[in-house]
Amino acid sequence: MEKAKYLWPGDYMADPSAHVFDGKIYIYPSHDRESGIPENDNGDHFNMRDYHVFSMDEAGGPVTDHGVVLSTDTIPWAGRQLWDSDVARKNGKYYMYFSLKDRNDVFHLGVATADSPAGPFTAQGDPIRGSYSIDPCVFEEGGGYYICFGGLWGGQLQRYRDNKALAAEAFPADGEPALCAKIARLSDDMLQFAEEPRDLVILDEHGKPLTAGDTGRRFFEASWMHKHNGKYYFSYSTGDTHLLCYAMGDNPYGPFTYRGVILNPVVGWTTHHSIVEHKGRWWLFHHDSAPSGGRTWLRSMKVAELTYNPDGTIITVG
Ligand code: FUB
Repeated sequence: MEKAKYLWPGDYMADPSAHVFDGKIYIYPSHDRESGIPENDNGDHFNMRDYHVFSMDEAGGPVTDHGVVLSTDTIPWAGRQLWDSDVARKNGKYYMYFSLKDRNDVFHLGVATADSPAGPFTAQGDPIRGSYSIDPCVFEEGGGYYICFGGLWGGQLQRYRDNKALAAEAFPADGEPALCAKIARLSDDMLQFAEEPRDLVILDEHGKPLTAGDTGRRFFEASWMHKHNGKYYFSYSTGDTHLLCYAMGDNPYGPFTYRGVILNPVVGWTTHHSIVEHKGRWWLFHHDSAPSGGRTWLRSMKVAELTYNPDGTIITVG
């Protein structure tokens, strides 16, 4: 495939998390909708209520919509805003991790389970204990499962330090280390954190943590982790500078060293992605707002091929 391709022209879907289960690619996106809520820095215009699952035999081939697999109507603790999700498989069971606000307008991470990658998913009664913020992604390594998460501004990460809620939100000064995405091992039953979430530190070329003022490189939201040729890649969005970037490391906990841009800014405020290998080729799933005429809360998912240089660095897509 030479050009990035839209996957589902029939509806607005964003934040695509892709995985290969039994040879097929499954995509778990957010389901954007027009709710009439005005756009603001808090992200109130992203007012989603359910998830669909999509699958395909080949990247860029025909796509199947498996319909609604989870909705706020059946999540016992639901307030509003069903944002980014991800799915992992363990022992033949599927676990969906999702971002959702409770009835006090505080984001947590929830878990829902299914017997098939195409759902339907049944939510647990409560969020993951001690969870906060948004954008979970799950990475499996030798039978251990790690969850990464976090997002600034509307994603509420600035309301926490050391996994505890602050009395009021606080951003580091420009010269101080940036707020980090978090990572924790999941419990054996996949339903809770098995440990206190740790900082996923991203270092610059001098071995110093990226600073909060380094907005073209520091973490904002949209975590993804993958492994390629023995190296671990942590990729993410820089939010207000609209880049998808990546950092490389030697183990899932990091530290990671910033290595570059995966995708330049797209149409729309947000950028978000996942990276997956299928049949020996690597694919970047992402979104933009071009089909909706630039309405940033109505996004469309896309796929493009991802290529690596011999030294493991990623060639910026298009
Ligand atoms: O889809 C809502 C939010 O927008 C996601 O959680 C962020 O990553 C951004 O894509």
